[in-house]
Amino acid sequence: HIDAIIFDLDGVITDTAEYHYLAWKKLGEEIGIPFDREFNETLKGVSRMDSLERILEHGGRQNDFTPVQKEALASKKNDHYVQLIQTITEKDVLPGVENFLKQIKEAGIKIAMASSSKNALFVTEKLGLMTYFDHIVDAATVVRSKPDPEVFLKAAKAVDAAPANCIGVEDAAAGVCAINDAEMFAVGIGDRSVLGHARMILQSTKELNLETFLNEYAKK
Ligand code: B16
Ligand code: MG
Repeated sequence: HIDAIIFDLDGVITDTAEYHYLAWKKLGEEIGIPFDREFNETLKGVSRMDSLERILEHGGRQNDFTPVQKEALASKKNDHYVQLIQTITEKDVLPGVENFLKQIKEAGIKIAMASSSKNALFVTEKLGLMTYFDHIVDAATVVRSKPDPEVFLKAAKAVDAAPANCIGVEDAAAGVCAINDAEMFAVGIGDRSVLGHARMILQSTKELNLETFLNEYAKK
C-alpha cells in the first residue's frame, strides 16, 4: 500500500523551472557566464547556493568570488526570480495536477511537498493549492540539497509515512536520484534521456492518474 505521495514543486506542479532558468540565465549574463538549456538541466532541483557554485565552476570562475560576494549573487538571482513569480495564479497549475491531488486525497493517501525552493510556500499559496498538502518541507531546514535524499525523508517523516511506502514525483535528474536514495518509488515527469533512472516516466502532467500509480507501484 501507499502511505504518501511526495511532490517536487518547480517543474512538476507548476512551470517555475522555466523562471528559475530565466533568472539564472540573467545572472549568468551579468557576470559573463552564459549557458544553455542543456547545462540548465544540471541545476534543476539543486539549491540556490549549490546552483551558483555549479554556474561559477561552469565558467571557470569558482575562485573569483568571496563568500560575501556569492551571497550577493545568489540574492540577486532570487530578486530576478521573485519578480517573475509575482504574477502566478491558479491558472499556472500544470494540467492534470489538481485533479490528481483530488484523487489522492479521496483515496486517503497523504500528500507532501519536497521542494528545494525557499519560495515554495509563496508559490503554492499563489497557485491556491495549500489545502491539499498535509506537509510542505521548509527548504531552509534542509542541510543537504538534492540529489541527497534528505528533503524526501523529511517529508515522509512529517506525514508519518514509511519511505518504502512512498512515491516521489520529480522533473529533475537530481530529484530522481534523491527519491531513489530515499528508497522510495520514483516517478519522473519529462524526458527519458534525463530521467532514465526513474521507475516510471510520464511525458507530461496530463498523464498523472492515481490508478496508473497504484498499478505500477504494485509491480515493484
Ligand atoms: P530557491 P524544486 C528547486 O525547486 C528548483 O528546481 C531549483 O532550480 C532551485 O534552484 C531550487 O529549488 C532553489 O530555489 O532559490 O527559490 O530557494 O524543483 O526542488 O521544487
Ligand atoms: Mg523540480
